[in-house]
Amino acid sequence: MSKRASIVNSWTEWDELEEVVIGRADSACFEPVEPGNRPELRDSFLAATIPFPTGRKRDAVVQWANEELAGFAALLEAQGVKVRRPHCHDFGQPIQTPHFSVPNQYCAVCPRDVMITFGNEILEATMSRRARFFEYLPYRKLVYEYWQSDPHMIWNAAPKPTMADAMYNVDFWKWPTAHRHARMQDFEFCITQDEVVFDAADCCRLGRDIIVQESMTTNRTGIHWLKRHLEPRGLRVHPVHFPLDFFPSHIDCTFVPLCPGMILTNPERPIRENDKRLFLGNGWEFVDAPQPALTNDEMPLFCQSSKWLSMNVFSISPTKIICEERESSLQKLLLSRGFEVYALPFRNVFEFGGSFHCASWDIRRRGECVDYFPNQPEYA
Ligand code: DAV
Repeated sequence: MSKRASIVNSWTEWDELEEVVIGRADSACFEPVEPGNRPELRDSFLAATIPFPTGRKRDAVVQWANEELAGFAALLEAQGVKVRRPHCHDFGQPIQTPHFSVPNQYCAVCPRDVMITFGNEILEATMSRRARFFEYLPYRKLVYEYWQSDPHMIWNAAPKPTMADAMYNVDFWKWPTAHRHARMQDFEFCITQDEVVFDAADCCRLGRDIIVQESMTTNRTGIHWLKRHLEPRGLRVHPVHFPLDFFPSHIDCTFVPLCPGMILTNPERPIRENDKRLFLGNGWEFVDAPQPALTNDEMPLFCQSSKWLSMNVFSISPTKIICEERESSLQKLLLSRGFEVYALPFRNVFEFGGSFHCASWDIRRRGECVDYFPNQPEYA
């Protein structure tokens, strides 16, 4: 059979990259306060004194982020990677649906949160926050293009949840730390289990095995939906948990595969004992990330992610990794492990939701679906 080359094909986070979408900051807004999100200023004195801003971010701030995103894109292009960008969307518009309204939306800096490639499939996540309900729109033209030019490409969009008040457990935000600690094995966060809810960035692709973090942005029902959706195609979906992360959202600052056999792990967020078996039973190694260059208090004032954005690295191949320019301890560790490290400035992007891994969505990586975990644990 003569086979036209596929455009959409990506099974892992590390195979050699050929085509990628990199986010853009145009028209970005501050994320609104809503039942699934309580943004706060980084400075605890200011946070207690003034509310989190609303509406559009300043033009200069958008421009600084766009410059760093352009640098990320340019480095990839210099490596021979085809780089695509999302289309413009006005995030300053309010949303009104039959179930909720929000005064403005967010941005298209983090395609990782919304879109995911599973082999030849592009899947749009349900999303978990109201301001991000329509965040698939800036990617739709690209998806149509892939769908029209690649006959093997499968396109799916997960069912949209209502995001009505009943989908959220707002008491979650009021729990004192001691209560969170007592409940840390329950994995109950700010979304209930009534609807299918997941952000794409809680998934991590390791060939035939997909791990999905239960979090504030992905519930058990969402993981169940992914299981039923992906397992008939021969993939295996494993829920994973990090009990010491009391506000988990997105797996890519916690548990980051670098190449076959090696995971960059977060020393403050160890994986649950029972979830370790898949990795240890197949000879994978956990390598703890060093302390990040910034403390949580030193992160940019409007940034809602933790200092562990340091770990949000992006693989160009199993031996080449992009890392933030000031994360010298992590760079040293990666070099000592034999990686070629590319350091780029990216801190102006942090307040737009993430670092390199978040700001990208890989469309094509060389390679096929490999079984890296032949010894499957029996889950109790
Ligand atoms: O650890 O703060 C941030 C994820 C960004 N999308 C963290 C997770």
